[in-house]
Amino acid sequence: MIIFFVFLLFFVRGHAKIEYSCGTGYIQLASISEKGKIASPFYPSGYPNMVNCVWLLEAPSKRQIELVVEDLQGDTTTDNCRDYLEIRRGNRSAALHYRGCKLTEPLTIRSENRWLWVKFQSDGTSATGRGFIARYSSFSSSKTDETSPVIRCTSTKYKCSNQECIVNSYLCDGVNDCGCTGDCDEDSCEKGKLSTTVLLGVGIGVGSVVFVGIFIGVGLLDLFLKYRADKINKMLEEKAKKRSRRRATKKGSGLFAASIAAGRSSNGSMASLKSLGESQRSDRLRKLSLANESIGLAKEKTLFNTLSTPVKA
Ligand SMILES: [Ca+2]
Repeated sequence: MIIFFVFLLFFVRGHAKIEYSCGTGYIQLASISEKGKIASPFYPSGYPNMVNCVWLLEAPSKRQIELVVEDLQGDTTTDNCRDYLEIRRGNRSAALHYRGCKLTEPLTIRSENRWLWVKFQSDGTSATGRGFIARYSSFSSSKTDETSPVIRCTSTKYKCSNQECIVNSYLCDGVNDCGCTGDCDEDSCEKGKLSTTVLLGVGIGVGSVVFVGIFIGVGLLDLFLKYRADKINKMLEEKAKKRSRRRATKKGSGLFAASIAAGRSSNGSMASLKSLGESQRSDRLRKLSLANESIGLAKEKTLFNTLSTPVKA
């Protein structure tokens, strides 16, 4: 049961929806007059934890990008600048040009060719700031580099909408690895998948069925053990009764044999009287009569006791 819910939580976590927006991230200026802005999520109300947003700005042919960072305020409670803005004056392979978490005045940066790469990232601590906002535009340039800024992804990597490459195993794992929202690693997995509520409902339902199954199984096992114990008890009772009957039969046979022996003894005594004198014969007959009478009483008493003894169960 516990393992099932742990698995369910992992599964739901694995398909968690990213609760902020970076945009698709690849901004191609179609005309010389086109301009726009990029900002951290929820600017200026404050960005959430674990934000990862990456933008690739591309100017029209024969032009360059100009970016003006008008405001930047990251987590100011620490000096290590864990929530920060990064800017490279080309694509993501270009050298790092700026990295910072706070500006006191606007910062203007121009690309070397047609492209500018921007990233905003926050860590997992609760302390945050306003974030940043920057405005982009293009200006005429004598640069003629028309090479595509897009890095080719190898076959083992997924190409994000902001043209970043991430390993395929990062898809749908609940973390925004691409740095974009919309056709990115955590977006496509929501399509055709069950919602979190439905998954929880299915999990609770299956868990309940398993619980009831275990409950019924334990009940049936208990009934089986009781039935088996009753059967064994009945067998023991039957054996005890048979043993008691055999003892009673043996005792009756012993008494019968004793009575026969006593009769024989009496007959023997009667035969020996013939050889005695009159007075001795009278005395012997009296003793013999008393002995027979005593044997008869003993036999009757023994038989009475045997028959009146209850048979043990
Ligand atoms: Ca991911």
